[in-house]
Amino acid sequence: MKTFLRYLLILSGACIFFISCKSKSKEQKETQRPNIVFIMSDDHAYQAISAYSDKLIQTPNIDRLATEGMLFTNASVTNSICAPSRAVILTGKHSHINGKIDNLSPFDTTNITFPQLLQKAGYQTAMFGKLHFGNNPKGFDEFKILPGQGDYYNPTFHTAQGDTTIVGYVTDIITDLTLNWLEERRDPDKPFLLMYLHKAPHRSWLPAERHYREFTKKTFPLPETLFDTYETRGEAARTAEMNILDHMVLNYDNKVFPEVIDELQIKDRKLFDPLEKMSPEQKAQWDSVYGPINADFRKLYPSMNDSTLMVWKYQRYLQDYLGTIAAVDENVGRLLNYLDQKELSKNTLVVYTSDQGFYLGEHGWFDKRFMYEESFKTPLLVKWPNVIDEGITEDEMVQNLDFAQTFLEVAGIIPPSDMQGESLLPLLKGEKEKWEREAVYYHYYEYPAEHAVKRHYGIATKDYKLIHFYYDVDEWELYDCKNDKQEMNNVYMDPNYTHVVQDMKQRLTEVRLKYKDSDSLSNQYIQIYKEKGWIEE
Ligand code: SGN
Ligand code: CA
Repeated sequence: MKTFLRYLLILSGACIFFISCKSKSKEQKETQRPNIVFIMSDDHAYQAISAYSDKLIQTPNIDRLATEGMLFTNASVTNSICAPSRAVILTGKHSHINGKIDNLSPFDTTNITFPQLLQKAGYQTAMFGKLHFGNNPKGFDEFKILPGQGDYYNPTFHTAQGDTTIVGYVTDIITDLTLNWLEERRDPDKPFLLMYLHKAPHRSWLPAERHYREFTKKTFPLPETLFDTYETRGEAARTAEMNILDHMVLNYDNKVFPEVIDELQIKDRKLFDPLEKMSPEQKAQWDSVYGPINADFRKLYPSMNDSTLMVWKYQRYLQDYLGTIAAVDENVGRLLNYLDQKELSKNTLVVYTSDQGFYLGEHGWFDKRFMYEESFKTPLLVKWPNVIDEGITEDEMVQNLDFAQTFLEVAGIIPPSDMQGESLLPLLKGEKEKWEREAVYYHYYEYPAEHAVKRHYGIATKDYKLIHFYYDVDEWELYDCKNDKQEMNNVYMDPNYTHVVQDMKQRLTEVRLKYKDSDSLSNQYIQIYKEKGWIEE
């Protein structure tokens, strides 16, 4: 009996030891899996981040990601428009595969997204800010998202429990919601995925009071190509409707008061009032600053010519656009400081990016959509102290297509085999030799639509860019990116580039095959517009 008891004691001791080891190793594993903080703004041009260029604005908080981590100088999107970009990020698949080709069609929620996979693998998941899908995101324990584009002042949010309207300024509020979740609802026993998604600096560019007071006093350098006439490019550039002089709307974009528009007999106006969500107090503050600007404009307008009006609109545009970015930068600082204070930074991968790039007067434009440089490229800064060395600049060609596989690999999850990106982990670890990509693919669909940018697809290498505008026209363009950084000259027909055209066309065929895109798929997507009556048969 004694011996039996002794055995029992040893056995139970071993069991306790075994169980405690097991739970310890689970605990260890949990603390080791990194947190992921994905920060994305809407329409944030890399030209407006001082880590890329300090000509326009200082963004010390966003820049911290570069000084403490990695700055990607060759990050691009696969389709330069909001909701499609977000669908590519979440699914790791090109638009023609995930089906979200434009801002208009709903996102197909049968797609598997990386947050769903992280959630299933034990990550706590939350999303705050702008999604723009027309339906709620799957795979999130909690979300508070802006309906559609959302409002800058006193915004409403969709939540799983219904709608809620919060008084204040959108960028501050999205951050409050995010910090509140981290403080109150984060489960310390789980790693987390946090998607912190700003509405700013999207049109119609309404800064917070503290920033419009500052930014309306500033003047900005003119881009060299502000007065571009598009003669050395094709029809698509000439017919696009995103020129600051011709298509930026004085009352809506430049904040000229309706009574001034009437008095000056300006015909082109938007009926929608961008300030309509402001409270009387907020509106009074606004008027106290924009009133004198309007008085000035009323005096100047009768003597303005095209060129002085262009410059006036450009300055007004940048004052407001950059003013909204000042709030984004401040708030990114709040979040980074919180992670530091709670000692979460070391084991947290923090990404800062935008859903696409944006024109800040280059080629006379605002908006995006084209595969040309400013809208094709997007900012990308990544910090992860446990893995990434400080102050690294990375010039490999990466895309928003790569995020899903990156985050899955970081979390130790094998990505589904039909995802189309590449994990960025080797680059983050400094193992450049493992990165083999030489070209990236692009396809834009939303036409006919606002800004009138024609459908096109193309391929970019570090040296050249080949674009095919295939609907409405049948035009090819080739740019020599090294020698023509501003993409002013289409050299497709230049005999000196015959061999380059041949080589790029060959690569384009290969890449379309690899990603399973084709003319017949493009035609199917045109057919959808026909069925909706957006394109006449
Ligand atoms: C709105 C804007 C456009 C912008 C699209 C898409 N017009 O329609 O200028 O291109 O959003 O932007 S506005 O008059 O409503 O401001 S996206 O970032 O959501 O794709
Ligand atoms: Ca956008």
